[in-house]
Amino acid sequence: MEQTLAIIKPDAIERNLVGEILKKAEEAGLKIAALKMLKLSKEEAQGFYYVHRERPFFDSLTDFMSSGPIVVAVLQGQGAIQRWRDLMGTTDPAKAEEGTIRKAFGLNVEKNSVHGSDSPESAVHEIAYFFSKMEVANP
Ligand code: FUP
Repeated sequence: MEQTLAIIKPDAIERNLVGEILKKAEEAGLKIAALKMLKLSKEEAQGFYYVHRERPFFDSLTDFMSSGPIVVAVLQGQGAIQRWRDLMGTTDPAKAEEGTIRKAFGLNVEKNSVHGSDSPESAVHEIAYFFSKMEVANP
């Protein structure tokens, strides 16, 4: 069974969208294997987005991601990484497909409501960034 890291970003938390977003994941057949709310420091957000450190949007993105609480979850299922990314939609909500979370809730390319790992390697790394082994169930 594949696992992926999902984040519900501060813009979605602020608009009380946690339940609706988790419901979409569950309705798509993904299992919630771990779940918690936390608030990242600027340094922790920079650590999470380290691969983007040279990008022009890095400072603004890490300010945003440390601006308020986030919900982090491990989603599990066959092909969970791609299935969650399909459900999220493309990075820019203005270009996102009908029926996707970013189309429904995303505000712009930065405040795009959700994150999902983009490969098996990043999923392992990102899950370990937020959860200890004991915190991840195998539902
Ligand atoms: P995605 O995998 O769809 O989340 O998108 P990317 O890996 O391309 O982008 C990583 C993060 O950078 C996303 F949260 C969106 C953010 N970003 C910006 O803030 N500005 C941009 O111009 C592009 C991406």
